[in-house]
Amino acid sequence: MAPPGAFGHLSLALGAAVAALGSILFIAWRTYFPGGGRWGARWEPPLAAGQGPASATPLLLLIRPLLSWQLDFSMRQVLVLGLKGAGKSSVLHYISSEAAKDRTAPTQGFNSVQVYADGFQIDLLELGGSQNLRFYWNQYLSQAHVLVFVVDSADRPHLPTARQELHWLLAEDPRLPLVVLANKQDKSDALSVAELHRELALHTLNGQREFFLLPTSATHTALATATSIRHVKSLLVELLSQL
Ligand SMILES: Nc1nc2c(ncn2[C@@H]2O[C@H](COP(=O)(O)OP(=O)(O)O)[C@@H](O)[C@H]2O)c(=O)[nH]1
Ligand SMILES: [Mg+2]
Repeated sequence: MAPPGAFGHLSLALGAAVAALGSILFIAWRTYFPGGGRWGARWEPPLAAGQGPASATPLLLLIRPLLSWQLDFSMRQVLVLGLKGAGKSSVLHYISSEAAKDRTAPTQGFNSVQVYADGFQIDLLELGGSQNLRFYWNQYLSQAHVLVFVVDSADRPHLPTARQELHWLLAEDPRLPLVVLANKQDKSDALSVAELHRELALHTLNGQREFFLLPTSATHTALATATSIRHVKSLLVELLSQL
């Protein structure tokens, strides 16, 4: 008969093995059956322009489930979409930094910034707005906690396209909270929020989702005004902290 000390060690080792196996099974379940609400969303590397899904190395395949399991608890993802030139990168710039910026380079593929608030990390992911990239937009909806749709309020010729793209996205997910930014309000020919509400047919939205329409100016001089990007950041923190 083995001494009691040996039993103690054996039961400890067995307990550790069961806990480890349980963790592995849980991670595998969360990874391959992510249907348990938005918190089950997996993070995938975004597509670069004109590419299919990024090929995963064996090492990445091995660690990705662990990474996504870790990130799920503290990360909220905000998907930032809108036509090319609407001001998405500028909005991201002023959300993450208040430093002046004269101009932004056009986004090739995607652009991502992280900000920290109230104990969680907000990952803002901008996907390029050119026609070839818009094709991929809907693939990122299931991972998002909030959709921010940026519109150039002075670009009247492209408003019908913006409306069409927005409603196409909304049809894919009837519950995803939506924040529409009526951007470039500093321009003299910018449409008002009320006019954009009509032009973008926002009255047709169903009551299932939280919806906000904010006038913004993604410029350094506007940071202290009523159209400041600071209001967008506060709204996002409020929305995301409710999750
Ligand atoms: N006047 C004005 N220009 C802006 C505003 N937001 C962005 N821009 C300018 O619009 C152009 C396109 O902006 P960008 O952020 O790259 O647009 P994106 O393609 O949607 O990412 C750049 O020259 C920006 O400086 C704004 O609120 N007001
Ligand atoms: Mg951009």
